[in-house]
Amino acid sequence: MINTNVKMITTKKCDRRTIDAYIGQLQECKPLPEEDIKVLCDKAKEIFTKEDNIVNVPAPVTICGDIHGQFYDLLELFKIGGELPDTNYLFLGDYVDRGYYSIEVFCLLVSYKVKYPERITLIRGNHECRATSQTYGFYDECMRKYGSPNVWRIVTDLFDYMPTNALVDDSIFCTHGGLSPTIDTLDQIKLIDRIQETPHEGGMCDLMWSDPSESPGWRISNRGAGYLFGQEISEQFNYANNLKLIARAHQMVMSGYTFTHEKNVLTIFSAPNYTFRCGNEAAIMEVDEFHKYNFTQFEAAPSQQLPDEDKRIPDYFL
Ligand SMILES: [Mn+2]
Repeated sequence: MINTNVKMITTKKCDRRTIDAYIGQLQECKPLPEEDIKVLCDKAKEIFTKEDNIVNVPAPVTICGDIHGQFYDLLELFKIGGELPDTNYLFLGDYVDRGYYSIEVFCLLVSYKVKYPERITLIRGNHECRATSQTYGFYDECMRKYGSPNVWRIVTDLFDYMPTNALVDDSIFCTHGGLSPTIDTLDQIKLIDRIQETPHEGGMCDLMWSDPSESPGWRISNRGAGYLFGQEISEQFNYANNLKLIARAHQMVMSGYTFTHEKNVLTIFSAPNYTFRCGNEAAIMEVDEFHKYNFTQFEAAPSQQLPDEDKRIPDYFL
């Protein structure tokens, strides 16, 4: 457990040397102390605040799906996709919950964001919220590692500032979950007051919770939030907004990626062997400057890297 009994007045500035030290420590899967997480999140808050709800991202960029606290698989992802800042990254959310290393995964990605704000885009997933992360592991992980909910509070406060969407070269719309019956145009998304806990319903919620479906029209989702939407909805959205593709994550797919709705929608998932038992491959998608897609699949990093205490299956998997 990390000692957080000593209350320090934070005087540390998040300068280049500080952020390099954070990255070095996190790359070894060592969680930062609470006061450093505060310094990091304050700096990241400034950066996210400057971003629009829909971040414009130029190609070439490598698009990645859910990570869910699978730290060693994230290192594998960077090994395969290329390290920052040589490769530009766009992550589609769900950094926390399920896996054992939500705090290390999220802090490493946020440290990269602070160091290379133009090279990495982090949009918000349905797990980047208080309600979800209290139930699916991140809150418990913070309690286990820090003995108090302070770190969970600091990090979930930062979640509120994350952008909800990205747009690659005006042609690939990126969202964590899917579409919303209340949103027809990108301009409507730009008007959302996003700096808040993800609501239980409405456009912002649907963008993070919805899924494409083989049935036409809009249907209620059994997730308890968001909607299922049919192919003609995706086609209409892409046509109306002059888009080529909707890139989203949110659902585990065995091969790591799959196109649906006649290539109007791509699902990409980057947590291999999800929750240590799905047996799925992970994938990342490189979009080159000519908008050609190149997929790379990868398997889980060796699990022997897990410390014994972390091999227990937590309750929230069962
Ligand atoms: Mn999700």
